[in-house]
Amino acid sequence: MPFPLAGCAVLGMITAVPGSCSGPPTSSWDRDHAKHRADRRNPRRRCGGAGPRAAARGRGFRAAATGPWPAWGAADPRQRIGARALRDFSLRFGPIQTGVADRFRDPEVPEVGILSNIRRDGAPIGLADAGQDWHTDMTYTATRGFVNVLHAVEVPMRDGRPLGDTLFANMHAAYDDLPAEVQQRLDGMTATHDFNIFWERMRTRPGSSRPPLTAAQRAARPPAVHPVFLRHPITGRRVLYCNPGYAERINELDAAESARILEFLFAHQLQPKYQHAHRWSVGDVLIWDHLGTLHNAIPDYGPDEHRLMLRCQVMAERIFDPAFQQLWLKAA
Ligand SMILES: O=C(O)CCC(=O)C(=O)O
Ligand SMILES: [Fe+2]
Repeated sequence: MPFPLAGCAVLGMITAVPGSCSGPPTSSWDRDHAKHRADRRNPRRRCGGAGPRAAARGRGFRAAATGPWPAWGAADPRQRIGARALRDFSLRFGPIQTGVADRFRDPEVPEVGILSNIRRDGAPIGLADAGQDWHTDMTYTATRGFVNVLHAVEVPMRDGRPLGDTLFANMHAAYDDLPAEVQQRLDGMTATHDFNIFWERMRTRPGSSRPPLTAAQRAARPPAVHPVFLRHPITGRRVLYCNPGYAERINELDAAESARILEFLFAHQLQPKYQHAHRWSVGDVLIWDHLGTLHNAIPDYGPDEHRLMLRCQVMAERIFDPAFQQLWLKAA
């Protein structure tokens, strides 16, 4: 049973994940972090009615049915989601990508990545600089990314305000606003996307601990080609599917013209009017649609202000299957 994206959400947030409310830690990563969470646990808490059946019906899930951005729901700050539950929930959307260069995964549930600036015994427990510039996940693979499912375990706070927002940019709106001549000219053109572009951008920042990708890692992630404009499989609308994190070249243009057009598209798509900031609370589970958005994780917190996220990156393998789309549209 697919999890409905109430009317083709650009983004959505759920208040609870099935299986998140009870049971012992399910992996060694969970056990390590049980102490963290114990402080926040409330023995009288309830699951808010979002057990597996409720989740399958879409209860506890709030998403945008209309307009560029969703109506946001408050997450349950007490919910406790283990790596296994997050993986099992995420698999409802499609298969999960496991990285070629990602050292930080739950040791027992490798589909779950760990994003964090926390260090234990001098060693990082997670990828500290994930996504800290504008990009769309998995445009660098032949199978595109569909959704990310990100769960906030620790959110840095300063003066009572959460830090480490994630910004999103709406590529349905960006496409709609492109001049008609640009829409027509680029129609049918393709762009090459390369994982190494964003990796190098992060790696060459001061303080980065990323090593260069090895030849084997680069071979495992060869560049991928995608249309510059996609028809979104759920909304049926066109989106601008190009991002400064990974897009390298518009293949049908000469190098200079490709660079000029990419620069124009990147400036256009990142205008503030298309942006939304998600301010995190502990317990949030945020699901966002990669096919219609870009995102950017803001590193406005220090090394002692801890942030910890669990992540599943779901591939768009099933959502381009018409039978799967029908199920979603029916459920929405
Ligand atoms: O940590 C975040 O806010 C987002 C990181 C990111 O780029 C991702 O999960 O794909
Ligand atoms: Fe990302």
